Amino acid sequence: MKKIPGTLFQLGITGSTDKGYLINIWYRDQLVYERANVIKEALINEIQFFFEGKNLSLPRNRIEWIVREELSSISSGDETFIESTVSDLIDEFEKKPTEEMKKIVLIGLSNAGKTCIYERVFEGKKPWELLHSAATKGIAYKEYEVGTISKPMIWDLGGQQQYLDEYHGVLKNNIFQKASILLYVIDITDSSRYEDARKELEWSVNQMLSFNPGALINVFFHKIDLIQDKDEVVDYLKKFISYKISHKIRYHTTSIFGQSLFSAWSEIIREISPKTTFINTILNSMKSHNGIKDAVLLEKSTGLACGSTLDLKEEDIAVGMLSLLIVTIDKVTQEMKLQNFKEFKLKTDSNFLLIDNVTNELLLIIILASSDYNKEKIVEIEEIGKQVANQIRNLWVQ
Ligand SMILES: Nc1nc2c(ncn2[C@@H]2O[C@H](COP(=O)(O)OP(=O)(O)OP(=O)(O)O)[C@@H](O)[C@H]2O)c(=O)[nH]1
Ligand SMILES: [Mg+2]
Repeated sequence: MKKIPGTLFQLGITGSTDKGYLINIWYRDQLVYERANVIKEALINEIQFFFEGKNLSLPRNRIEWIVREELSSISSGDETFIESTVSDLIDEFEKKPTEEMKKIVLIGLSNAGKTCIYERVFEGKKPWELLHSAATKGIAYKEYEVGTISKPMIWDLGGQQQYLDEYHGVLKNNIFQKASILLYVIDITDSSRYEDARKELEWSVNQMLSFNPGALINVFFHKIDLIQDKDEVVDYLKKFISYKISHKIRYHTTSIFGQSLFSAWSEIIREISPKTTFINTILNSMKSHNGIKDAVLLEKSTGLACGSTLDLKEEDIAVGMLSLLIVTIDKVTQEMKLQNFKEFKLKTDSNFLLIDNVTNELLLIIILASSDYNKEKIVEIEEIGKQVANQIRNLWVQ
């Protein structure tokens, strides 16, 4: 029995191909529909008729998907890992409000680069527009909606000493209460203040965890573009700042130049969005299909990856390149008046990408395992891409 996403109905299918199937539909745990001896091919239509009779138009692909889920749990006896994860996730997802607001606290010493980080990613400013950034006075509070994926609420805390003193006093509660993520920014070029940065980090982590035990702690080693021996400096600094902290810290080396900030943010945004967990499961099950190497769901406006099957090391480079590619395509297509393209194919000697327009905000990029597939194979993968794009789109149909 499966809950039908976006409704209060549940669907159950039992039986087998030779004896016919039994469809049951419940509304809030009450059986409202029962039909026996249905052949496999008629299952989807029967269910669709039922909903149409109730004046409820449920997208057909959503029904197809649920039926497939139900059938796979009958035929295999045991649900496979991926199937059970998907259905667990649907339940989990249904319980949570979709646009859950998450509070992110962006903190660190003065001049670390916090405001630039924010403006680079979420306001789309170019590096050269950020070079004369002014010190933040107190707390700047901003909300941002990531392609309707999630709604982070970002608190950018001015890092000058007078403000830090206030945070340590009465403002503490306001700042850390109900926060989900701590982003601590360290100017990696400012070694004379490593010790101060360490103390402030320890304090912030303690506060964050005492208010929110499940919070995620992220440290940005920022302005990495100015550092020569990156690995050595980063290794040293990791040990130096964290020796008194037992909680897990995620480290990111970032700069307003290049793509590192985008992949760091992608990772963070994904962790806070219930939809992304779901998207990643869909993308991963798509990856298990023969011929597909990887898949990425990219937000057009920011170039952030809202979901991805790439491992993090590859992702840094791939997402950067893909964003660049998308910007270029967007520019070209606008000139060609083709803004509303549905899909795109891109072939080079070593790569083959299929790009699907999922929504106005989101692109699905499929990286094929080989650039030498024949036409039928491409058509087959395109078809999977369309189904997956539909599944993702349906996450927004409530
Ligand atoms: N080279 C380099 N400079 C950066 C980078 N990010 C920020 N900066 C510079 O660092 C300075 C401070 O940046 P801000 O973002 O204002 O710093 P902040 O942490 O918000 O400072 P407060 O608001 O005072 O706490 C600015 O002059 C930026 O141009 C980076 O990635 N590389
Ligand atoms: Mg600032």
